[in-house]
Amino acid sequence: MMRLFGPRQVKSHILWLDLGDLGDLVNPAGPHEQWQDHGLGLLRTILHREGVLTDMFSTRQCTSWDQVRGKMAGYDTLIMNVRSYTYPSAYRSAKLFKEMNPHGTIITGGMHATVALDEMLAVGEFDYICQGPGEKTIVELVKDPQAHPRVILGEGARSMDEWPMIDRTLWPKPASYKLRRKFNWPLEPECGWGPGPVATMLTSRVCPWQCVFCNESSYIPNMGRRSVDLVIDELNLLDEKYGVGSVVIHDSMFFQNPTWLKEWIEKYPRRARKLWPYWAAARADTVRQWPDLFEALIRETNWTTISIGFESGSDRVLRLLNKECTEEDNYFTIDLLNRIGDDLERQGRKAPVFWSNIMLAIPGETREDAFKTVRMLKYMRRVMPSVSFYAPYPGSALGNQLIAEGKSLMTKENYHRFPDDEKVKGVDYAFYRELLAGKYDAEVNKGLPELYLRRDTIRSDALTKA
Ligand code: B12
Ligand code: SF4
Repeated sequence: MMRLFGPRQVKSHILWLDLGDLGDLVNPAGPHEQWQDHGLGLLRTILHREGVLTDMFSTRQCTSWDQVRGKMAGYDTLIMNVRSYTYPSAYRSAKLFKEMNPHGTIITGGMHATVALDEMLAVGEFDYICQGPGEKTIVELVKDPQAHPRVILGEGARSMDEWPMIDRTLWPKPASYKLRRKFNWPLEPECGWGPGPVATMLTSRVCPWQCVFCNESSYIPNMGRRSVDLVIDELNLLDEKYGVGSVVIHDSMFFQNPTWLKEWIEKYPRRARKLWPYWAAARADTVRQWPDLFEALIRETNWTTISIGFESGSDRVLRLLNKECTEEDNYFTIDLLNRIGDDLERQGRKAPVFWSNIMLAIPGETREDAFKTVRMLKYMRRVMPSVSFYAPYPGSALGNQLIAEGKSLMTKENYHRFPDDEKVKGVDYAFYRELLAGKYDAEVNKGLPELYLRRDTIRSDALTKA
């Protein structure tokens, strides 16, 4: 259907709005704001294959809410993938859409719908709210929303092998000349993990652990991992079309399922058009459980950026977080990577680095716990620290508890988790800012070997939004 509304040409009457902070695709504050949304990519690909065409733009391509409002004119349906961290933009966009299109319909899905249904139900503008996965629900829902109740339980694929390859040209484009030059659309920009163009991939969706700060297991039903062959086929195809420089495997937990990992070691170096370096995540306890597998992946498959949710350097806090990893697991993993890195450097190869996820300002954390965490971070020889203050997300055990106790400072206008936002009542954020500014270096350095004392790994600019 082709219709004209004012000066702008609207191809479809259905709009998919990509969510994020204003300006993130114009003049982004950092690299991670520019990653594309696989939920949007997957569901739009499915819709388009079924002949349900959608227009799309992103709040990230706009620099003011007036601009967002203006672009919404003339649509009768709005679709959004709402995550907790995009909830404020979804909320605001829904209000603007109804202002512009009072008889329009808003269809939402995404993890916030699953973990914080009450919040979304309270907003009248959200006409339909789909919880859970949407692969098998999206087409019928968008074709005929009125045939559905307000809250829908979505149905997903049984295995990720059923997913079509995402048509990446359905993702939003960078919206400024400056950004366009280095973005590599429809692939993604370099962010310091490996050369561009970057291809982001998902090989698995489910993490079986239950850390209390994470809500992963509360919304994704069990789902088969994408087969090694299909992952490699997709990378090869992307390389033929666009030229891949490196890969980011966005799985919450890549280093699980040894059978899959062994097949990856066997096939990736042989079948991939190039041995692209990649970023992927592991846990310290599984590294300790399968150190040979870990080492083989690094040496043979070019796993160069190893993301580990160390979170804390204190057993007390790790227990509070139900992390099921210990200080000893963490130090085992750090020593192992330090050793592999030294060895590869001796061979003239590039040493792998940690992308080290660290949380500070966790309720119940003592100053000594925090010193131990920073000490652990300093002990990593090659590291990109990703530090943030703990955020009480709904759907996670600890998040739900703090929300119920009225201690969460996250609101629908500002769910925001800029890493240094104050997110929980009663936490001494001033102390943490001073800690990051180096005021407690003497305490932190106690017990650290001489070699590490001069290391300046962690500072306030280490706070990352990813
Ligand atoms: C990749 C990823 C990122 C990437 C890219 C994010 C992006 N632009 O997409 C990066 C590294 C940037 C990132 C960062 C963060 N992330 Co993140 N991330 C993920 C991860 C691992 C995968 C997301 C994904 O692609 N999933 C696969 C797609 C297919 O799933 P999906 O989008 O949910 O869509 C499905 C359904 O939700 C549904 N659906 C979606 N939309 C719609 C719409 C309709 C109409 C329907 C019917 C259905 C439907 O159908 C889809 C198919 O099943 C998830 C965990 C996970 N396994 O999902 C965490 C996750 C989304 N991230 C999370 C968090 C907390 C963050 C950070 C805030 C971390 C931090 N402390 O700073 C930052 C914030 C980023 C920012 N810039 O603002 C949380 C979100 C919690 C929540 N309640 O929303 C998650 C769930 C991880 C976790 N378990 O805690 N993240
Ligand atoms: S924090 Fe990581 S390991 Fe823990 S449940 Fe979430 S994704 Fe899994």
